[in-house]
Amino acid sequence: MSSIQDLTDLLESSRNAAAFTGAGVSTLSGIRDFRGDSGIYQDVDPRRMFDLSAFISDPGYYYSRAKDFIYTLHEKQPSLVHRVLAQMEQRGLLPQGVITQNIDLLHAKAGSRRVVELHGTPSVHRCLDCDAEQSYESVLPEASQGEIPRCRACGGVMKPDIVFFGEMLPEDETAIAFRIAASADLLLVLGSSLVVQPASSIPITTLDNGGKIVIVNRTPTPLDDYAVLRFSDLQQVFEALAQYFG
Ligand code: CNA
Repeated sequence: MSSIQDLTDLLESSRNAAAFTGAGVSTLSGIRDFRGDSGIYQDVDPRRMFDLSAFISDPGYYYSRAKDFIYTLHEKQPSLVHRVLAQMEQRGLLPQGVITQNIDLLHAKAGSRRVVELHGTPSVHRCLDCDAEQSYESVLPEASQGEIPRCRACGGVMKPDIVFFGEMLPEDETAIAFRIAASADLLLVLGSSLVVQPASSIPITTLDNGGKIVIVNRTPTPLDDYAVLRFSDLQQVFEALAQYFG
């Protein structure tokens, strides 16, 4: 069985650690994940909500559902996990920072400086017709009501810069994420079901380059057998880390 002492020993002996986070680190901030016990899959199909061609033909479907999930993100606060990861980076225990699949901006809000957002961000919205940009705040009046925000320049539909199913991952962030994963001697894999590709190849890249992975996730993942340590409860693990490194 994995122990916290083993984890702190690993962290202290590593030179180039990074974290790879998924929606599970934000359930503690009151943001639902996709596939966890109370995940969004219970009542909405994210494959339709976040599908590019579905969005182009019917953006109202996304906005009518995203009002409760995306356009309340400014009210959410970082959890213990976000805060401890930021502290670990500041203390030099996580020099490569965080690669995240999340789009909730909470790592930056907690004070993490190196954050690679693999699945984009809703802090920017872009017009489907003329590519003009608007901020999260400027689309909020319509989006928080479930209405479609329109481009101020041409009246086109605004789409969040979140990576939808059917879109490529952002090239620069993806390249940086794989570079970090390849050079990490330790990757903490936190709150991800590891079923979304290609993001789940990040931990495999660390393993292929001789690094170790530690997994903290409530439900099983396809990489559990490759982890040197495996825990299930993020709150428990990060309470212990906060005490140890606090
Ligand atoms: P996922 O597939 O929903 O997996 C989340 C995992 O976290 C599940 O396996 C849960 O069992 C686990 N989990 C939840 N809470 C805890 C906890 N307290 N302790 C331990 N484990 C826990 O999400 P992934 O991130 O793997 O999938 C990638 C998708 C989900 C990305 O495209 C994200 O953008 C997308 N997503 C992001 C957010 C967000 O930004 N907060 C929320 C929901 C979905």
